[in-house]
Amino acid sequence: MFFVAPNYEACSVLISNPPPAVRALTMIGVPTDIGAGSRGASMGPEALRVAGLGPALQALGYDVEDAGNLIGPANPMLPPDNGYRHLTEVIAWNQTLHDAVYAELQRSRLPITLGGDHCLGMGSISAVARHCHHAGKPLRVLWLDAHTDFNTQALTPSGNLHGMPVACLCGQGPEPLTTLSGQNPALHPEWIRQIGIRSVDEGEKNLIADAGIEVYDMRTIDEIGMRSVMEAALADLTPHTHLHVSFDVDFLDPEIAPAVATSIPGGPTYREAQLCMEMIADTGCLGSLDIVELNPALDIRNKTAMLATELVQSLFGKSTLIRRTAQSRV
Ligand SMILES: [Mn+2]
Repeated sequence: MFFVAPNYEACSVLISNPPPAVRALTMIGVPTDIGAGSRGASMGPEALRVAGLGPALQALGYDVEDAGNLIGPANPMLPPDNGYRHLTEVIAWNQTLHDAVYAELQRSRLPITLGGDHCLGMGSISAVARHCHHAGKPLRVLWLDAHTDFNTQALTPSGNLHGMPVACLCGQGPEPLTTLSGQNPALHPEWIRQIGIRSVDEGEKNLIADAGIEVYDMRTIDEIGMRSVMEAALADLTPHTHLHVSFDVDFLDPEIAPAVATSIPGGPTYREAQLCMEMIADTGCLGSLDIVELNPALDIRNKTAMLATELVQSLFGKSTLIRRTAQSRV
């Protein structure tokens, strides 16, 4: 048995970590837990600010604007009505978020949605889809999550709309939510890559398979590793592709990120999550970001918010070294 050293001779010397096209970022706070089953994600935006997200991104050389918090209906904590909880309120929050995200994209700024629960993906990604449609840009959505979030009115055990954003974005759901982008569906399933998945409801499995969404579940990450998963998820991007990252904090292993209401064991480790973020940064295609489901009521000394901040820094190009291009690694 012998060790074969990597063939550095074959490496083409290119600068990696290319600067993202957009250097101006706007943080949009969306303090609501209207789509969740329990309260607390409404405190997410402030916890991220307290963890220093804005200054951390400024330190990387970005122009960072904090637009403050959007305003919307309170959480009445009602039971589901006809398969949906708080549908009217969820529509209101997402319409407001859609408009705010779209306005930032129009200003050529990169919107960072500070959630809030994951129902907010409907508003923010609808705005991104509208923007890409008008700009003629290809769109890819990376859905980092423990869950596929492809529930529907007929299947949902809870009626919580934070379990339905992917279905709604793919055209399955209440009409005011499926049409937010001006196109129905807002997303074609082939634009979506789901990573870190480890909890899918029975009926949801069929819907995901029927829709043809590419899912890299934890078993795939175990079998081929995060590097190969990210290479596959990021394959075939063009220099014009708009990359949207929907970062549900429950993507991470609960050992390192306890502050989520729907924690599922067996998620990516600290190192796997860092690699995931760094490989996204290497593409230079990041165009928008959502950070959702952070529930400070369940945190320990804000450590999950601080971890999210650290990972988002990597997503925006923070790296240990000036690296040679990712393509040169054999
Ligand atoms: Mn989610």
